[in-house]
Amino acid sequence: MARTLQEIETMRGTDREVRLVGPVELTVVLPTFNERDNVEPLIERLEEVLAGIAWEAIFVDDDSRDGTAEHVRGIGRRKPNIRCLQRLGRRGLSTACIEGILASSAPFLAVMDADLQHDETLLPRMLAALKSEELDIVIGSRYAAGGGLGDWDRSRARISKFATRLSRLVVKVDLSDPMSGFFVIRRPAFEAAVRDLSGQGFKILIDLFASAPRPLAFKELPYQFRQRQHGESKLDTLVAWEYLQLLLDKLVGHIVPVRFALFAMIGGLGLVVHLAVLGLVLNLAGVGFTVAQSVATMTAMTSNFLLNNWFTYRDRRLHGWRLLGGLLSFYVVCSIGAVGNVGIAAYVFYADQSWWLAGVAGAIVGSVWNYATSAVFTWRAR
Ligand SMILES: Nc1nc2c(ncn2[C@@H]2O[C@H](COP(=O)(O)OP(=O)(O)OP(=O)(O)O)[C@@H](O)[C@H]2O)c(=O)[nH]1
Ligand SMILES: [Mg+2]
Repeated sequence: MARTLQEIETMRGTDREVRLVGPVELTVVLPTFNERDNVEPLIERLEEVLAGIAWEAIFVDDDSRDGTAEHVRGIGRRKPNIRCLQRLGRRGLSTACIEGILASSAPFLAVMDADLQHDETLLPRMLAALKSEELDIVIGSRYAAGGGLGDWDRSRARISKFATRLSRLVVKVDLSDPMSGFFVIRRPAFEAAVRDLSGQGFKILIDLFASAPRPLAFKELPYQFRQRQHGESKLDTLVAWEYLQLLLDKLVGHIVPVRFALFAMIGGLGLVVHLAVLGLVLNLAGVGFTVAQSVATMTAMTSNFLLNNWFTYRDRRLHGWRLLGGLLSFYVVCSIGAVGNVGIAAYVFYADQSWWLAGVAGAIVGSVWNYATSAVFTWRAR
């Protein structure tokens, strides 16, 4: 393969210094969260398989506690084609991939896990296919003939199959492995979709297919998913939750923002909590109504805050002292919301005499206020 990149190599002490001159053809975007021990072996493997290609790696690190970002920067000081994009106060695999791609100028963009589970030897073939055929994207597939899940247990394989089937709700083409996080895409195809991406959760490939303005021309190449060698999996039950949010966003997000729908659902649940606590305290504690109502209100506000912090704002989840500060600001926001709710309801009631219309109007104004102001004051994006 023709060498499109000139490498200027000098020996400095025992360190081989490589300086790259010329345009980068392929950027490999590698999202990381606590993957320090995988970084070096991964770079070595990429250097081996991508020899002769003008490539760079962008590690997008969400402020890992194990020093992944600093480690990558240390390597980057010797190897300028290794870069780190460190994000503070945020988590999210899809947004990490999106921002990594946006930080690159290359015409071909690979997305790959940084834990050595994806087979990097596929990369040159993926790139070659994109360059020689009329394709937008080439995907590494565990389900195409010749691919495999490695040593996954049966229940994980079954969940993955089920999630794959669910993806048909939003991805209309016949992908064998829409849950794959391993692909190479052409820049124009990415740019055409980028403003409509949901960025929700782990499944960037589904997001891309569901957001592309025209069907993407794709090809799948099989590979065997490897076992993780170092570090821990970041998969938890909330990944499934985020996946549902992504599907919901793609299905109804143009009508109502998914975050607001979740916020409102949790608000509805808060009403149930409120009534349950009110009933319990009134009947069991033998206190007056005002005290019981106050306890119920505080409990419902606190549980709403915690549920929103856990589910609605998982990507901006507050911890430690910030959790406490967030809770206090949420109390203030909701108290003002309650005043607005009662004011609007009273206004509608005296104008219209319809108690349920007044109640609904008050509840809508209150919840929109709570949602909008808590987004700014409680869970503001940093
Ligand atoms: N930047 C960033 N990277 C993440 C985040 N969550 C996971 N990653 C990275 O994304 C890649 C895939 O995550 P994994 O936890 O390995 O998920 P998986 O491969 O589906 O699951 P396992 O098979 O259990 O490893 C890894 O390189 C992680 O370090 C995140 O919130 N932010
Ligand atoms: Mg993994």
